[in-house]
Amino acid sequence: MHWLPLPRELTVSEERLPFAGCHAIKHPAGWEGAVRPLSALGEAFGGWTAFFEHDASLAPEAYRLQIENGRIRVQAGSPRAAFYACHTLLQAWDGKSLPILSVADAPTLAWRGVVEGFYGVPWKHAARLRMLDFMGAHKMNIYLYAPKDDPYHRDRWRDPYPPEEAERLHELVQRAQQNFIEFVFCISPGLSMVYSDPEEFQRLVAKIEAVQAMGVRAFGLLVDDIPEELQHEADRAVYSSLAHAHADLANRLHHWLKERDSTSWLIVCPTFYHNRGEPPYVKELGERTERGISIMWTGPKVVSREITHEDAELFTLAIRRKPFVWDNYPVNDYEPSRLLMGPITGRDVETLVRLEALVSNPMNQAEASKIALGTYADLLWNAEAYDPQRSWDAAIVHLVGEEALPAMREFCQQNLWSRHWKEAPPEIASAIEEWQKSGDTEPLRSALTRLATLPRRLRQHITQTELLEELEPWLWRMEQISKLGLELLDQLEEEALRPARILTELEAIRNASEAIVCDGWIERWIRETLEEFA
Ligand code: 14T
Repeated sequence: MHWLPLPRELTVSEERLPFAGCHAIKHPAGWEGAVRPLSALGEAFGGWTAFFEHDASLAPEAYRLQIENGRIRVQAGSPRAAFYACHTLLQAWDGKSLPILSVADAPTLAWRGVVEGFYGVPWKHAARLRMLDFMGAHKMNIYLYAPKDDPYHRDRWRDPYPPEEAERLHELVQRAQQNFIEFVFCISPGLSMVYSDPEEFQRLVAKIEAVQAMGVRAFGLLVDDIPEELQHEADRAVYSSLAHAHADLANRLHHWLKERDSTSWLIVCPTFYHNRGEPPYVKELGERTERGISIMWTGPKVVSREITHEDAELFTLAIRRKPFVWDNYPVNDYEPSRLLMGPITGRDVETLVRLEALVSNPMNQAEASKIALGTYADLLWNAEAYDPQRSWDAAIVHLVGEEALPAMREFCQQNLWSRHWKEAPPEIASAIEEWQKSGDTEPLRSALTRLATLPRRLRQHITQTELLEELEPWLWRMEQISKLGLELLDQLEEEALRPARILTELEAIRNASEAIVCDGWIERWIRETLEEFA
């Protein structure tokens, strides 16, 4: 079974649960939404009686699940935990029956999720809805709405959402609630806001009030990627520093939120968000910002290959609270020609237990992001048992199904990027290096042939059109470039090299698609070979 996330304690027997002939779910009052995934299965297939109980001795997200002879029993610390028990059960379901099993489960990290926080084309509404379902099914519990290129989020932060967009936002909020996901509405006013102006504050809270009315209680105040000095004379007159202004704004907003709803939550993304706590800004923000306000951090770098517990401790000391990590993987807005298809690595348990939350900032391609995101869901739920390879396979199967696993694994393996995977070049690299050393053509020819046919295999096996559409530029490029590589091999073997022809074709491919596959190894090999032999 490809568990995702992997449950903490798990015993699965060979036996299957016999049908009891009827379908019933007993649960505490008000838990209808929590048991919905199971009632949907029961309605479709019938067969068992399930008993859900609230167990106050369990941590809020912890649950126990027993599939026994003739019945299903769940003890859960909260409705969300019961919802997670249902999803564990759905993962055990093979389409026909359930195994006899016993699970005891609870997460490593309290807040696990996604920040839609990249530049470039934001996700489509339908993609967001699917993402929220994906997150719920994989035990992720927080989504930050923060697309840089939603004009109403950043550039035109003062303007209210037009009715149609407000309606869509409302629909997202509801879908998040159905999936037991905390919806965090983020706003980025820092490009133009006069922090000290009371009218500006009114505009900010008016915007927030509209979203509050949709049932949102968590908000993000993002002041990342703005000038590092105060921009307005009026602010320089009132505040001694940028951190002073940011802390004052955050505190005022926090008061405003708490007065209206004591369960409100404010999360701030600072201007200096990647460091080890050394900038004076960070220390001052930590001193001045009230307790209870969360502070975001991307680790030691904007894109941190590794975040160690020493890094986390240093940042914690500066901000005087646990960091809320905004993790810039697998985001590709700074390198849109690549897909980042590898599992997350470089964040161990020692680090995770020192965090308040971790949210992944994904790619502009929502479906393709679900490979990395699936591995995040696994890591953040059960970091103690995290194995990136196991997790990677599970994430692939969850996205495209068992049949497409071999082809999709190959594709993902060829779309790692050395910036993140210095130790693991794409598989084609070893065939190229062998050819360069020994002159043996066969391994390279067979590797290129596999790559040339891989796109066809993927198009055959993958049924989700949205995913295929996202992958298409890379599939096309992979097909074209490996065919050109084969042509080059042919010409070399026949001692009939036509470098001008190969170069022309290479340029034509480059002009037609900016996609980079195999970390650029094939292109590089073609160019180097032409230089050497021509
Ligand atoms: F808010 C931050 F935590 C953050 O990461 N901000 C942006 C983010 O929206 C973007 O997706 C991410 C990856 O490109 O990096 C931040 O944006 C940058 C970072 C830079 F170092 C934009 C320009 C930079 F030079």
